Amino acid sequence: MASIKGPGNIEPTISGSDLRIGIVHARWNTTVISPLVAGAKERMLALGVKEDNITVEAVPGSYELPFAVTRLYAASQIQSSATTSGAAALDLLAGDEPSAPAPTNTATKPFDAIIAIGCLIKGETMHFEYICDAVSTSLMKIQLDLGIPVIFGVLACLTDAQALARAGVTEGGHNHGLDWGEAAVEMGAKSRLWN
Ligand code: DLZ
Repeated sequence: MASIKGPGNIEPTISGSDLRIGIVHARWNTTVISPLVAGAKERMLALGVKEDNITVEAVPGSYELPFAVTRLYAASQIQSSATTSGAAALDLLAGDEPSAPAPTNTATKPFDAIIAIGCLIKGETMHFEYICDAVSTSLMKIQLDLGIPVIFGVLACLTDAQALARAGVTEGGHNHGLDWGEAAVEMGAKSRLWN
């Protein structure tokens, strides 16, 4: 019998063509992380997101994800205002004519959504519980505080086999990165409408 699990179908009108999306991923458990990041990118590109509008940053482990998401978003906001006004102001200060307007691609605007990708696998100590709890609580708080969708791409697995199946690298598995890429596009597009 087919599984009843999964996000269902995205509305066909949703497009990522003018969205800017960030991926922040942990390096810990790289065998699982690499296909998840690739899956997220693959789905976003299929939904129209331009390659130039996808930024991928790495951090050591999942515990670093909340900090990285916060700072990456802040940097994109600064970059955005610097591109629209800073360059012209610098030209004027130098006594030059203001240079050409900012490029029309969206690679300099704030992120519409950020996907946080990590893979926690339970070991012998309490590390797993502490990191899972801190990271999931923090990522939820960050998306509400920042007002942008933060997609929860953190696997919390009891075994290596569970993690590999959820990265789609073992038979019968499914790459959850695909779903996270789709969620980022849907939520990025919808949060614009709800602005
Ligand atoms: C320390 C640690 C352990 C034991 N396990 C994982 C894991 O399964 N997945 C993961 O993403 N990170 C793990 N880490 C690293 C922490 O997330 C973090 O990078 C370090 O504690 C440094 O802050």
